[in-house]
Amino acid sequence: MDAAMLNQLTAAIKSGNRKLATTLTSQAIADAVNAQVILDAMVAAMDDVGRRFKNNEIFVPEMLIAARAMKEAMALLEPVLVKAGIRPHHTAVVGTVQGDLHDIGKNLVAMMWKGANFNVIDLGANVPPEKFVAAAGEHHAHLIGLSALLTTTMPAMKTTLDAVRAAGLAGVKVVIGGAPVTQAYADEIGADAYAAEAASAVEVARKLVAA
Ligand code: B1M
Repeated sequence: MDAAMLNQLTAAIKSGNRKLATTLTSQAIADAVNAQVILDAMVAAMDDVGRRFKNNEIFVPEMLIAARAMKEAMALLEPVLVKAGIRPHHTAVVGTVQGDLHDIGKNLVAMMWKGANFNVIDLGANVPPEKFVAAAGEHHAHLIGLSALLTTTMPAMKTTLDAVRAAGLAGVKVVIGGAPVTQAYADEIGADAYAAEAASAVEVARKLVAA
């Protein structure tokens, strides 16, 4: 497999072409292409998807089908990465806060974080503070992502943040987001960062773990 085929793999994921993405991934693995090189081609696709989503060039459905192609291609690559000892450097625990059942935006953030090669522990929706704390401790998380879609559940972000701080999870950064959430609210409750949408969530997460 040559560079042109890796570019094709990137393009297949970007356009959400699952069949081509998985075929090219299998081909790359069969050709013994370095697993990190294959992974880089995949992550480049999701970076571009995130950028175009942020610029309103594509919307939720396109992002979802790209993420699905990424997921299927990743499933093939994962055992090869494990064998090669290549693991995500950072772990993120993500969930929608207690009392809130909206999970579509949170799922997008989780998918984009996976696409950016984070190890993502998705706790789902309606997650109580103690579950975030327990998961962050258990998985040695670098990052916790909190999502809320209701003005009435925004205070659960503060409760969760307070629980994380009280648990003394050293170095764990908390990023918050969701339609009613703002940078001002993140500042008010003392979150480490705010992300307006899933693509920014990747940029923010990368900055937080690099800091
Ligand atoms: Co509900 N709902 N809902 N709902 N619902 C809203 C949010 C609402 C704005 C509708 C309205 O009244 N116009 C309103 C909230 C009003 C408010 O609080 N200001 C509302 C309400 C009131 C309710 C109920 C209370 C209705 C009722 O029962 N009376 C109820 C609450 C249930 C509960 O949670 N306890 C309820 C229920 C539901 C459904 C279950 C039916 C369903 C959710 C299904 C699901 O998620 N599995 C639902 C839906 C679908 C919506 C709307 C229509 C769509 C939300 C959505 O998925 N958007 C919504 C109205 C609307 O937005 N048009 C509405 C698409 C998604 C991609 O965007 O989630 O914003 P979003 O995520 C974005 C960003 O916000 C950001 O990135 C994502 C991608 O860019 N982001 C993060 C999100 N999380 C992030 C985390 C980050 C960073 C960025 O870092 C960690």
